[in-house]
Amino acid sequence: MNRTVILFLFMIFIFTQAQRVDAQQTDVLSVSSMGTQTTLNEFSVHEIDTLIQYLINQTNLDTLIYFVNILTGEDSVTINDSTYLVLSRYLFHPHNDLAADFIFQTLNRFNIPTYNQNYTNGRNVFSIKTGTDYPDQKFIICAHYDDMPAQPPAPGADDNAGSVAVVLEAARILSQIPTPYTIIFALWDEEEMGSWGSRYYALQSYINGDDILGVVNLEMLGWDSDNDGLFDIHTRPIANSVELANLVDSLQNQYNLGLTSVIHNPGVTASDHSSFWNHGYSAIVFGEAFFSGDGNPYYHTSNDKIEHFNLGYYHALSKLAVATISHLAFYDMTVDLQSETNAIAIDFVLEQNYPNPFNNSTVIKYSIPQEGLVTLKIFNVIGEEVAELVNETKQIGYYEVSFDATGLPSGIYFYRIQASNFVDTKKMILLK
Ligand SMILES: [Ca+2]
Ligand SMILES: [Ca+2]
Ligand SMILES: [Zn+2]
Repeated sequence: MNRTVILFLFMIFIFTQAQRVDAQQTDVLSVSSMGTQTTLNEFSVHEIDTLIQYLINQTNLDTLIYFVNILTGEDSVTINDSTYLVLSRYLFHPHNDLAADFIFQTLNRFNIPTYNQNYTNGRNVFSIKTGTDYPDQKFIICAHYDDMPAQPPAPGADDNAGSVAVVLEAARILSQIPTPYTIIFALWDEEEMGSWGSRYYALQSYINGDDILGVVNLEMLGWDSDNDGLFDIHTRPIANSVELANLVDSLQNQYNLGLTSVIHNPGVTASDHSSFWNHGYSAIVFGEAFFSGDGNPYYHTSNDKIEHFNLGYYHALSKLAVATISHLAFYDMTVDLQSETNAIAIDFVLEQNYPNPFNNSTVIKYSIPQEGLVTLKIFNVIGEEVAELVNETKQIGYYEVSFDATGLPSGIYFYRIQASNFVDTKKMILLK
């Protein structure tokens, strides 16, 4: 399915949803209607940015608070016809599993296939929303649901119920529209004991050869004592982790979220993103300015409650999380944000393929500022043509083509574009 089709389906969704919601105003989990009327022909140059802005606007503070209140025992939850207060999510407390049940039940309600992943003594819960164009290329948005201290009560509102709520909210919002790339909404167990849940998941992914293009881990989104909007992003030079951190920084600017980021490189390893770094995957974590002088003093105490949240700040970071996973699921992360927002900036560009090195398939993006014949061919290291990916007249625009190297041996290959008088060649590596 191409993006035009996706956007068309999305508009149909908006119009049907707007009617449906009128009858369901009281349901906190329903999707609200779009604030302003938008017509199909407004989706031209800025179509996906408009879509992402729409998704940001859907990020609902009431829904987030509803989730946090249940996860922290402020409000009761009904599971299998019994009603409970979650008093603790500490791994050895029986309510740890209750929280996992609530997460499962919530994700399941959004009609995305939802799974329990049991390992040793723990249990991860995740949903997989399969991409329409690149089902095997996955982005993960995640947070841990276990908490501290060991003695109940352990509300763990900031660490890390607030982030769990954002993952659930992102699932609620994004379950409504098709995306080119696959998104996994994951909640990990036993982070506080050394990221056991995510370690298990990342190892399984690595063994299976999963093509995880980026992991967005959320940690502690609620504390901003001086209301300065400062937050931390942690990255390391592993795969495209630095690019991913830069993307988050760009998005908070582009969508005017009133935040200021501090990028830590090399960033901390003490959370679930590092489980993915351990296997060479791109990953970051972002959250309150814990490492920039404004960390929550109630962290890991029985007083880590939602009443200490700076709700405006929490809402802004939640929007940033939704913007990030949405951008990734539509664009991957190689699109230059400036050229997206300014159609005049379009130029002849042949981008580096992604992923690279690759096995067995990779994506090549290019842009064309004038209509004309475009050829894109693959050559091996001795200059023999091994594939022709494009040979046709193309309109002005951004394009991407996927190259499947099944049947070709490992090694260095070149891809060469010719469009009008523009010629460019780039190198890529096939590693089997
Ligand atoms: Ca558990
Ligand atoms: Ca602050
Ligand atoms: Zn945490």
